[in-house]
Amino acid sequence: MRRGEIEVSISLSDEEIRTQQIKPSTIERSRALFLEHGFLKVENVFPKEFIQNLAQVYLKGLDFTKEGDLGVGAQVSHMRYIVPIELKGPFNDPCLYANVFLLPLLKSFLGPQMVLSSLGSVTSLPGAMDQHIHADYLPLFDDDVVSNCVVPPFAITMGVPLIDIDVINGPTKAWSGSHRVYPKDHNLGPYPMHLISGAMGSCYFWDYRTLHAGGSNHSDEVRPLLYMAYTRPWFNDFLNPDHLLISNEDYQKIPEIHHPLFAKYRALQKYKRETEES
Ligand SMILES: O=C(O)CCC(=O)C(=O)O
Repeated sequence: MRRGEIEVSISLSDEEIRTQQIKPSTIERSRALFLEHGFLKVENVFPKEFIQNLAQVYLKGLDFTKEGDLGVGAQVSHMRYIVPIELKGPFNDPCLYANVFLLPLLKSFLGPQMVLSSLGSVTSLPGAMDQHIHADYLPLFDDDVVSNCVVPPFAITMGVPLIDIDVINGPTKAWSGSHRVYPKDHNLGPYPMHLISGAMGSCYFWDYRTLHAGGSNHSDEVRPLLYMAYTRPWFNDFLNPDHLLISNEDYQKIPEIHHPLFAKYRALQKYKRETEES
């Protein structure tokens, strides 16, 4: 961390981990940081073995040296690919998609009807260069919302490092405060840049409006950052089409209490089936 730079992260206490419950004071502190900066890192959300298992399963299925494998993902910048991941096997686990610590926090931003809209990985290959600076969506309004009112978050991207991510193998750059003004001219002068990275077990998430960019990968290894997008139920993401792949068999394994997270996905599936049939 550079001198004077604020650490935009929180750690769960031993008591929170033991009781599997996030304290209201932690939610409050996290909210304040996220709303101010537009991103937040949580140091110790997942057990390391859980992430190691996800990483092993994900990486085993990939061969970026074969043309065919690149076909499963979309290239988003130099040597950086978004690869959809099916919600099955170790990925079909509430510890991941409905994490006891993260869910209350995310719902405090996106409301109780929040839905999960994507699961995948942004994987950069060794030698990948800095990504272009972008927000995950366009401004919802043309009006000058900045000086007139404050628009709350409508969608959040959650990144979960599948390896220990550091400044060498590919942090994510984020411009603090840029979500509040959402500058169309990308004049980043007033918004300090942070390099967000984290060990396996951590996660970091940003507001869809926060300007950010995947950092270059100077290592010899691929850098997989698992991601999940959570949105308000009315939000339709035309820029990053929803990527949820769940078989019926796997849907049955999702505890009923978490079905609301998939309500939109199910409704869209039903609509697709019905329009195909007619
Ligand atoms: O690779 C990263 O760290 C972030 C990638 C990203 O923001 C994107 O592909 O939209």
